[in-house]
Amino acid sequence: MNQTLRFTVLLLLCSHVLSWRKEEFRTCHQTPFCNRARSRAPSSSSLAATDVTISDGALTAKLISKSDPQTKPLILTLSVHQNAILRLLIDEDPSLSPPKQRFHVPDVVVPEFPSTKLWLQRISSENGPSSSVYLSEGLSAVLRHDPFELFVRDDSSGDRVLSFNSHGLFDFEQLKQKSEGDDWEERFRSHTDTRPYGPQSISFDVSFYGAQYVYGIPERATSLALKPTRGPNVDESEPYRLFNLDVFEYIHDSPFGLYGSIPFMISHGKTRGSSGFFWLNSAEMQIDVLAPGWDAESGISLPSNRVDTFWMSEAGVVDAFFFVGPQPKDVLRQYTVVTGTPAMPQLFSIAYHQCRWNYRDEEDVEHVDSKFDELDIPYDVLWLDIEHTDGKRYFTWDKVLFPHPEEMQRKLSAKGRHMVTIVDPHIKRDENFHLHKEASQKGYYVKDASGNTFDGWCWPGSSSYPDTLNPEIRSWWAEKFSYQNYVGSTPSLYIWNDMNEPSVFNGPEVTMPRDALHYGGVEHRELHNAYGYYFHMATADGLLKRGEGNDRPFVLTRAVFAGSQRYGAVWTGDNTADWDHLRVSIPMVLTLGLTGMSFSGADVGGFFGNPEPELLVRWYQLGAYYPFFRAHAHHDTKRREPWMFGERNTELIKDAVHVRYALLPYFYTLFREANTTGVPVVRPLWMEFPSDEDTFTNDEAFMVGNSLLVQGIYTERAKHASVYLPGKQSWYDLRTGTVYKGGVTHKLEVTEENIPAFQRAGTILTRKDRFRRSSTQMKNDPFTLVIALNSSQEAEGELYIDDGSSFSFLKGAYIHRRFVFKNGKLISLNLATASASNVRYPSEAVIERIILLGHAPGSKNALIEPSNQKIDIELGPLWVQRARAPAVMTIRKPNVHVAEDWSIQIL
Ligand code: NBV
Repeated sequence: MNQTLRFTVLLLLCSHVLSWRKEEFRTCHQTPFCNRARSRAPSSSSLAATDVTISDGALTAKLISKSDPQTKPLILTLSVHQNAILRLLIDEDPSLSPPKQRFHVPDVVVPEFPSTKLWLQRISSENGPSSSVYLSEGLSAVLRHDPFELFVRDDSSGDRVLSFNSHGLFDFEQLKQKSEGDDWEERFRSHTDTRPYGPQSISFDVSFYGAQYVYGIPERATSLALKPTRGPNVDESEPYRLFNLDVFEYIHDSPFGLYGSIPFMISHGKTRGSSGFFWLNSAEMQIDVLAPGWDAESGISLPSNRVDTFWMSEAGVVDAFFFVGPQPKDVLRQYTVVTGTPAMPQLFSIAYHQCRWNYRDEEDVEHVDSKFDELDIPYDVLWLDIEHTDGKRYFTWDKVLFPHPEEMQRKLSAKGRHMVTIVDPHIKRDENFHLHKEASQKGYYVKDASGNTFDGWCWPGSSSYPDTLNPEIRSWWAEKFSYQNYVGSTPSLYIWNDMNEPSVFNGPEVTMPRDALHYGGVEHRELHNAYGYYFHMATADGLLKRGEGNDRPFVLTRAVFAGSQRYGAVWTGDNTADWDHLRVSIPMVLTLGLTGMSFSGADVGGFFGNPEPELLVRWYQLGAYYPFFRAHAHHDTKRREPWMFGERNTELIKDAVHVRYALLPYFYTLFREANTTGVPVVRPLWMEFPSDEDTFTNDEAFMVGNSLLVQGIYTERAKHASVYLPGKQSWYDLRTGTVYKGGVTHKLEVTEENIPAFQRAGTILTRKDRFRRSSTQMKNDPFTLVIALNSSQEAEGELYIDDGSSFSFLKGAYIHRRFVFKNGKLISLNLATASASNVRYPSEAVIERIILLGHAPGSKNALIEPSNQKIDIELGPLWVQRARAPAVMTIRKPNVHVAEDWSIQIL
């Protein structure tokens, strides 16, 4: 069968997944555990904590049911960690012989975390029996014994920060041994779930105090501030669902869960700031955000500065982490102390990526590549989708279309460019395919409920899935990326993991049956949301091994879980080429960043459908500020490389790409900040302006780091945009240098040339203004500093540089500078900590231009020290490459070295 025919047959075979069909997916109502939990009344749990003791530095207690003495007690463990992190664990009592051990998600909490445990010493009993323990300066965690409740309290004011089970909604269904007559099966459409241990769900309420809004719990297409799903004056909607699914043509505003699940929520409010709650549990989860005034009937009336939430999960245990903030960035720091900070990416991977399903053959690749050169548009990575393989057998090449893969990669690599190929988890069940043969012989596949190898339908037809929960299987998988095993791969090739929810065309809800079995007898239901995480981890480990531990992996994944930030980037899946999807990409990317996944982006142009040129241009203009910047398109769409829409549009797209390349030093510095602190590259406005209420629900504009504010344009033929610029300081238009007042909504004129973007007064941006073919070729280029002065004529900024690819930075091979402008003098300070091994990053790069925005006119020259050299201040273009760039105060060719200490005094 030829390629097209094979494809058409496949499409027909699995046509049931090829349209957004609501009925394919379960609602809460069709999900018994969700339905049961949602219909329970507050205060129904009547649990008490007894036998409270402190041992091994943790507080333990038994949780007993007062209403049903037959119920077995549960075991509760509370521990306190550095950075004011509280961990709560609730599980069945192992001494009472449950039918099996419930699943505790391994390898998500970083190995260093347990050693941050504080040794608990204090138990005090106060108003009624309760135990309180020290959490951090001024904060305690209080366990009320009867009825059971846990809360974090500010000791001086007595105000609460966070609480658990304050509404008595806690419920924990214990595993059962099946006896005659028990029918626990659950049916959905044509699928039956055997549920061998009966219902095993868990639910509870969590309240955030001093908060107006909650955010987080990706992944879905909806607003940044999560709308209430239940309560007075709101139309009851579905709860927010966390269940990794391959949702075809997802709609742009829905609580429905998409490809990834991160069960971490962050709250924010004017009075208290932020706090966070993370439930380490990889089973299906459903979360209600309750509207203020919820359940007035039972006497619970909520003040509007508290947000109540209700969490339900199908299985697993309670392993919950409470983060007290109080600033939004503190919560991110605390969350990433537990789950790890984002990996430091290679420089090339934060530049522009060109993708399409599919670049047909080597000739096509060559043509696309040379077009970028011809038009002087930089790009760094060319991607190959599933059609490059031999019959969807990953790690192979279609011999006719891609006969010389190594040569093809070498040609790209000669220009500093890279290639990415797709490697999905479904392995073709073909006895002649070595990977399948080996996996089946070794028993490395996920099993079905009866213990046979699970066989599902995906791109290659009949397929099986490696069980990457098992560390042994992960290391087997990782080996497949060695140059020897992955024939045709070269050092400039990196990887894309798609369909790792996992997507199973003929499975329930297009995924794996919940009663499928993994390593250690773990049921798929317990692990589902983390399947893609382990697959991504194994792939990233493969690249790490391939590079002998000194080449930073780049792996893009579609499915994510808490901790995925340690392994690579994510994109928001199969969006559509329309304005609503352009708009929703911002709250989606911001939400991922708020939950640790800083390196994220949406398909530029929209995956499905054909964008009008105007939409495509606007998408490039916005996408240039996504942390992950890649254009991608569906197989059936028209070609849409930057030059397909006439000269003017090519120019506009090129200009957008140039902005990204100019700002690469700034982006790279932000990626390093994320890597050390967990604070994301792109941020909601309220993360930078936490006490400005006007920012709390703004998800059309965002900050790139602390210095840049970007406002998307989300409508056709827009002539104006309303842009809110927060804070007391002013803002400088990135393009023109025009000053705008802060704390005001400006009605601005908009042209097709760019979307509004502003530099915050008081910051220093670092740029590289010479455009080459790829970021790699810009490595040693000189820098431009753009100093945007505030009303005190001061500004500050940072620059981080290293070799952009290896791990030598961990040994000290990097440059980290702080630039401070004060009293008319610019100083470069070293921020790098001296490394024991004395390793350095030897950069000869210099600063070739310094631009001063907002400086009082009249200064004619400046003095550089220590060289004691006098230099002119003149008028120069704000953007050298742009014809109509306005002239601004410029110090040309100061040529000071980025790696050294120096100062420049304006005279
Ligand atoms: O591999 C083909 C596509 C890919 O291009 C896209 O980015 C993924 O999200 N893949 C999904 C499978 C088919 C989607 C209809």
